[in-house]
Amino acid sequence: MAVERTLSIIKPDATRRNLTGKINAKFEDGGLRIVGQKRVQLSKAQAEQFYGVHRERPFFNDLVSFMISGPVVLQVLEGENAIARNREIMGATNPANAAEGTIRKEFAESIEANSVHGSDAPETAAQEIAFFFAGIELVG
Ligand code: YYY
Ligand code: MG
Repeated sequence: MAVERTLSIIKPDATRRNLTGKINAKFEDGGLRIVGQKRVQLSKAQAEQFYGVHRERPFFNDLVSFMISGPVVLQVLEGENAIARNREIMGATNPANAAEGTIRKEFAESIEANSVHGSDAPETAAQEIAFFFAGIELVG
């Protein structure tokens, strides 16, 4: 295992319910360090580009609308095996399938409003971090 960084997004359903602190506690208790964080309102163009891999999927337009429906918290999480560790802490995409104790099991409202995003592989983590953060904003 190696120390990795991964991109996390606390989504609008969670910021609306003021859950940033509770979600961050899950990351920290799970062994990840928040090495960069900022609360922003995404533009439509940013959300479309960020989720570009899903452009042809039937849920794409609704997903983009949801992601710009309120503020998000962009974060970089660091730790041993951080990409996979974060996916464990998040739980399954569909909260109906998420394990006990995961963020999505506890907080997600639906498969769309599922509270958090996490990168899925080293290449996407590097791309997604660079999309939102400058190096100077990340302090380990
Ligand atoms: O990586 P993860 O967020 O767990 O799921 P993806 O398969 O990458 O899908 C991205 C995003 O799209 C998901 O978090 C919610 C939304 N979505 C949806 O609204 N409906 C689906 N059937 C699948 C995904
Ligand atoms: Mg994904």
